[in-house]
Amino acid sequence: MINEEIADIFEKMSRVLAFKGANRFRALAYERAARSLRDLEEDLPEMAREGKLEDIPGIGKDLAGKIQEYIKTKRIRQCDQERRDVPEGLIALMDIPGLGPKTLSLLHEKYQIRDLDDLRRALDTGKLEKLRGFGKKKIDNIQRGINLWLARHQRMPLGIALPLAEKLLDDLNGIKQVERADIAGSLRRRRETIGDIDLLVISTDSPRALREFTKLPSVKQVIGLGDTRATVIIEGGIQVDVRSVARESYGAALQYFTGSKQHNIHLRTLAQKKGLKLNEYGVFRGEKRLGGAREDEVYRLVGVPVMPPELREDHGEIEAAMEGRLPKLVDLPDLRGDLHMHTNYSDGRATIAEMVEGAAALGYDYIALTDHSPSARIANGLDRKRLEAKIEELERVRKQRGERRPRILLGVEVDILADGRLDYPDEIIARCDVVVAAVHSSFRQSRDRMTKRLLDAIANPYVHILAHPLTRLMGSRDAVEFDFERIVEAAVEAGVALEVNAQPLRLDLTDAMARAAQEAGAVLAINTDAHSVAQLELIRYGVSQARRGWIEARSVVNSWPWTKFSRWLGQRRKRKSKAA
Ligand code: DGT
Ligand code: CA
Ligand code: CA
Repeated sequence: MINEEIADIFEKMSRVLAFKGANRFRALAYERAARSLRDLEEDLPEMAREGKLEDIPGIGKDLAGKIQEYIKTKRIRQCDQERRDVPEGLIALMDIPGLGPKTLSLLHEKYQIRDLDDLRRALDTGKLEKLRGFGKKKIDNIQRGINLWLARHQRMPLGIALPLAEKLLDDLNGIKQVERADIAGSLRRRRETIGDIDLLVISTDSPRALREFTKLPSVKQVIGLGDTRATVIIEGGIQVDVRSVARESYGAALQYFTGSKQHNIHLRTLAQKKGLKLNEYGVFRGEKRLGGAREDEVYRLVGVPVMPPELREDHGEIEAAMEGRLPKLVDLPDLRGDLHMHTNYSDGRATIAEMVEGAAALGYDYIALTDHSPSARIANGLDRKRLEAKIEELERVRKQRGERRPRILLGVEVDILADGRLDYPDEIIARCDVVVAAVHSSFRQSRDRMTKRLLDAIANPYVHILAHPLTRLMGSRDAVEFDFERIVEAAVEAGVALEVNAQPLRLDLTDAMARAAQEAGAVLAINTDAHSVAQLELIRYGVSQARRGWIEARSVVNSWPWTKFSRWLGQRRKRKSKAA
C-alpha cells in the first residue's frame, strides 16, 4: 500500500543522507516522516486530495510535495537522484544492528565494501581490526548484527514458524487489553516457507497492549513500537509484526494482511471496476463505508465468494470463486489413515503398539507401518528375519486390540535402487498390505535416468505409493530431477498414488505439483513419514500443502472409507494376475 511504499522511500533517504554525511537534521527529518507515515491510519492519496498532508506530524511543505509526486508518478525524482551514487547493497546493510551509515561510509571509502559478501570477507581476513576505532567489541557487535540480520532475512520453514506463532498468539490472548488475535500473512496461507510472521489484534487499549506484547518472554529485541504497530524479533531471529486494528476494520485488515500481495492487487482491481475502494480499513463507495468488520463481508461486497487462505495466491482462485468452481479442499478431519510411518524395527523411536495407540488417539480408521528395506542401512532396514519378527509382533498387537481401530496394515518403505529395481524381491513385498516406494540414494542421476528409475518403480504391480518424489530436504538437499509429466502420466495409468509428505523440511510434492497431478487425474496420499508418536501430528503440514495445491478429498486415497480404500489396494494386484 502506498503509505508503506512512501515510508520505505523516506527511510532509505534518511540512510542515504547519513551515509553521504549530509546535514544530520535532514536525515532525521526523513526518518521522523517515515515513522509518522507508518503509524498513519488514513490513506495518503485521500489526504492529498483533501489537502491535509501537512497536518501529518513531521510532514512539511517539501515532503508533502514529494508525497504528491509519488502518488502521481510512482517515483520521487530527487530521492532517486540522491540514491544513484550509493550502492544498493550498502543501503540494505544499513539495517544491520551495529552498522550505521557512518560506519558503512568509512568501510566503503577504505575498503570499497559494497555489499554483505564484501563485508564478511573483510571480517574474515581481519582487515577491519586495522581500522581506527574498530576494537574487538565493535567487531563482535558487527558480527552478531550480521548473524541476526541473516536469520531475519532467511525464509524459515512453516513447521518452525507455525508453532512459534501459535505460542505467541496464546501469549497475546493472555494480555488483558487484547480482545482477539489472529495469524495473517504467508503463515495463514501456509506457504512452505515464511519471511516474517504477521499478527493482528483487536484491543481495548492499543498502545498498552502492544507495549505488553513487547515485554513477552519470547521477544528478544524490539525493532519498532508505535501506537498501532509493533515489530520485534523472537527466538530464532524471526521477525514478528503485530498490528492493532479497530473492530470495524478487522475483517478488511485480516483480508489485506493475509495477502498474498498479488491476490490483493487482483481483488482491488475488481473492486475498482465496481466503483468501490478496497483497503485495509474497509470497503468504501466514495466517502461511504460499506463494511469491513468481517473478512467474508469484504469479499461479498466485491462480489467474490470468500475462499480459504491457502488458495489466495492469485493462481486462478478469484476467477474460480466468481464462476462458482472453487475446489472443496481436503481438510484434516477428512483423513482416515496415515500410510507412511516408522517403528523401532527400522529408524523410528516408538514400538508398534505405541504408534498404533498414537494413531488411535488421532481417530484413524487404518494405518500402515512402513519400515525401511535393508539397503537403507543407515535407517536400519529390515532383512528377511527381522521382517518376520515384525510380522509376528504386529499379529500380537492386532490380537490384543481386537476390533479397536485403527486397522493395522503391514507396510514397507522399499528403496528404489539406483537401477530402478526395488530393494525387496516381489515375493516379500507381495506379502505387505501397503507398499511405499522411495528414492534414498544416488540423488544426482541425470534427468533421464531418474525418470526411468521412477517409471520402473511405478511399473512394479506391488507398489501403491511413490513417497516423497522430489526427495528434497529444505536447506540441505535439492530436489532430484525427473520428467514430472511422464511420472504423473504413468502413475495415473497404473493407479499409483503420489505422496504429499508432511515432514516440514520435505513437503514433497510441492503445492503446484500436487495440483498438476490432480488435474491430470492422479490420486495422492498425504502421509507423515512419522518417526515417533509425536510426529503423527505433522499431518497438518501435509494437509495444508495439499490444500495449497487445490487438492480435494476425492483425490486422496487415505481419506477414502475402508471399503473403497482396500479395493484400491487390491486393484493393482488384480491387474498383475490378469496380465500374468
Ligand atoms: P512473507 O512474509 O514474505 O512470507 O510473505 P507475506 O505474504 O506474509 O508478506 P508480507 O509479510 O510482506 O506482507 C503481509 C501481507 O500484507 C501480504 O501477504 C499482503 C499485504 N501486502 C504487503 N505489501 C503489500 C502491497 O504492496 N500491496 C498489497 N496490495 N498488499 C500488500
Ligand atoms: Ca509475512
Ligand atoms: Ca510482514
